[in-house]
Amino acid sequence: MFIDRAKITIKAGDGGNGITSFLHFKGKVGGGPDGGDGGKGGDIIFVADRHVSSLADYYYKTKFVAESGAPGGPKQCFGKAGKDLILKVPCGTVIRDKETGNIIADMFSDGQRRVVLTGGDGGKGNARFTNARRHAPHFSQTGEKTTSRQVLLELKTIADVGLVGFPNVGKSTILSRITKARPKIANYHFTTLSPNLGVCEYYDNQFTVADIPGLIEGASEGFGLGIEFLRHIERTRMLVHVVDISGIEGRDPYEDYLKINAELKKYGKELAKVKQIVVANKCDAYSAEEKLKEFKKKVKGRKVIPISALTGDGLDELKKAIFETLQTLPELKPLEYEEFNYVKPERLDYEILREGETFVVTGTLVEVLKRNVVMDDMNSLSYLQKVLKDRGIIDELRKMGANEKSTVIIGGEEFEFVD
Ligand SMILES: Nc1nc2c(ncn2[C@@H]2O[C@H](COP(=O)(O)OP(=O)(O)OP(=O)(O)O)[C@@H](O)[C@H]2O)c(=O)[nH]1
Ligand SMILES: [Mg+2]
Repeated sequence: MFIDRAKITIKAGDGGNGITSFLHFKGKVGGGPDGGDGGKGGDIIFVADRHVSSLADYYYKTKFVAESGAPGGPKQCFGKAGKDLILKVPCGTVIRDKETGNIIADMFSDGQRRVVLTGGDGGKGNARFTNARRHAPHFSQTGEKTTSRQVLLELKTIADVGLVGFPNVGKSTILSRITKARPKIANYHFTTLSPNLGVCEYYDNQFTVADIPGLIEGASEGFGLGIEFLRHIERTRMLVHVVDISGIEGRDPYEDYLKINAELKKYGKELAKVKQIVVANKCDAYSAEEKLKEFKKKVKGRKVIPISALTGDGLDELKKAIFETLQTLPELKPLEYEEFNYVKPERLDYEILREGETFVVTGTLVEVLKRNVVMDDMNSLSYLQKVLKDRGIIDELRKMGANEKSTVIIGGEEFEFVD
């Protein structure tokens, strides 16, 4: 099965906890604080890799979590950082935030790296909290917890040229003749079920060609294999529109040509406006010459190149025509988009909710306090009291009517209100 879309959950590693520890000597008590910092959590990094051809790795396994940082150790030892998690994707994978639909990255070129989530910071050990007045802090900071996110991966193949046409007209045969790709070729419809890519060498130049499944009339309404995979030629620079000139299947090549163009138009995204050259394949067939003449007369404004992918006739002309057309077209480039980044909450906000005599303080400030305050430590609690005062939370509580009888809940802990 060819997988070109996936929805996955990613999470960077949590930061390791800082620890509370005191230096111990044999025969000596009351050594100084020596608790080390926790390690940073691993990042989630996407890497474009040209050896990866589909998103199959993200079909069964859909949750990816980077390693957490290790806790700090005594003697001011840093905790080990968590390993980054590298997620390889095919070139041309577009990564979006599921919630907003914004584009995080277009993994356009081989080797491109994008850090999508950064690991949590390690917490500080108690050794870091000493100051002139506080010589023996009995508290340390917990590591930063990261948030998991859902992202959508969508492969939009990158190729210079896209082959389009009805099933069985010989698209895959052409690819196999002008590149080293070896797609499946057979005399029935829908032999090709997923895009094939090949590189065509033309003297000292190269261009990439994508062969996609055949289209039929009504594909945009879901007939045949539908038009889903047209996304794989959405960003090609030009199309090679292949028709079977032999008419061996009882269809008229010109009718086919019109039908395919109508489907491209229905797909939208300007695909119908992409530069096309038209290839009349199977010219080796009986009475092809006459049919070609008729076909050429009807196709207006586009170059028609007669070939036989079977005998190889006309393939050099085809390569030349593709190369010359590409020369006139702009280079392939990544999508233009405003890059979306996940940001960690930085603004320290709070909100107070009242329920009778109970006041609940929530917000990012509380999250930070939760990390920094150890509830059964007096030093730590007086620090909490100070922050609440400095940040105006005490005043705000008083304004809202808090008094000696009130209970204040901060980060799940209950306190009595003391002015
Ligand atoms: N006579 C003749 N037969 C050809 C020629 N090119 C391809 N064929 C045959 O046409 C049949 C279909 O070829 P494919 O290359 O699989 O066609 P396709 O357009 O990729 O078909 P789908 O993948 O089903 O869309 C095969 O039996 C080929 O051998 C040609 O130039 N002349
Ligand atoms: Mg094919």
